[in-house]
Amino acid sequence: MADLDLQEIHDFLITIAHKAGEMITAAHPSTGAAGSKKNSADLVTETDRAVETMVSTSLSEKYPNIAFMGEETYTPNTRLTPSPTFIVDPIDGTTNFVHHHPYVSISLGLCINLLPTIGVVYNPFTQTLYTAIRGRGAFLNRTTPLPLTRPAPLTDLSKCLVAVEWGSDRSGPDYAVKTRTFARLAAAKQDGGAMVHGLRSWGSAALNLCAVASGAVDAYWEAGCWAWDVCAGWVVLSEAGGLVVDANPGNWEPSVDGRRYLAVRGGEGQRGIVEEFWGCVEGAFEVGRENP
Ligand code: LIP
Repeated sequence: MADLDLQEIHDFLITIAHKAGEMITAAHPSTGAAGSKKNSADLVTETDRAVETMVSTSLSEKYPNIAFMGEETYTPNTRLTPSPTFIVDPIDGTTNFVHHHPYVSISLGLCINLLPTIGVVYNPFTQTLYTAIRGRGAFLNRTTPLPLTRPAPLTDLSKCLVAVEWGSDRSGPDYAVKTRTFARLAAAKQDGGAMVHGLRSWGSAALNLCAVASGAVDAYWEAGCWAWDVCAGWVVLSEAGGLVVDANPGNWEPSVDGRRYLAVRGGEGQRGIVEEFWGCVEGAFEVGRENP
């Protein structure tokens, strides 16, 4: 396995991403036809399943010795191992997909020794492709290096644009941590808030990470999403100078399948923004405690 040709795998993943993109844009999804998984806000469509089948079949034919973890075929409680593993979300942003909102992507990642190593994130509606190989830089549409502009220093949260996600769990202690933290991030300084420039909730973790990588948002915070939502975007972000830490305060080295993430773009003052952000987190998430 030591001799995996990362460039060849990267190029193959891009070919698959385009093939998946054709399936996604040719589909006619509807809210009525979407099925739900754990609750009515956790959606899945026939296209999610068909794309994952196409991806897993193509990958296992070409790379039979690389393991596969995909959103639609995941067996609960399976942990990522150090063996090379493709980590795939056939449609990240399924809710957007069924509502014909074009913030949708296919997310194709490869982890080796638990480290996100190759990332390909493709939005077929806007034909936007984000790619990266660990140690070799991150790119938009294969040729434009990320971030898109020289990153300004990160001085404090009040100057940041922040992406967050509501996710599909809408009750319980973790939902309270989220909603109270959202309010604290938005609130005026005199009321104890960080008064960020704005909060954005676009509905695709993979594209959110790429937005942080490109510099379109300064930070992204979410708990509850999965390895397939973040693996590919994580490589793109790291290669663009960004950092991923735990959504709960204190842990600078979260695991890919740890289910809690805070991503901060590159730039002077990055670690200070992490500390300030952690100071705004109202409590601690329980999700991911089983995946330390
Ligand atoms: C979704 C994410 C979204 C997150 C949801 C969910 P899906 O992925 O990308 O940002 O908030 O919890 O995981 O279900 O569309 O693949």
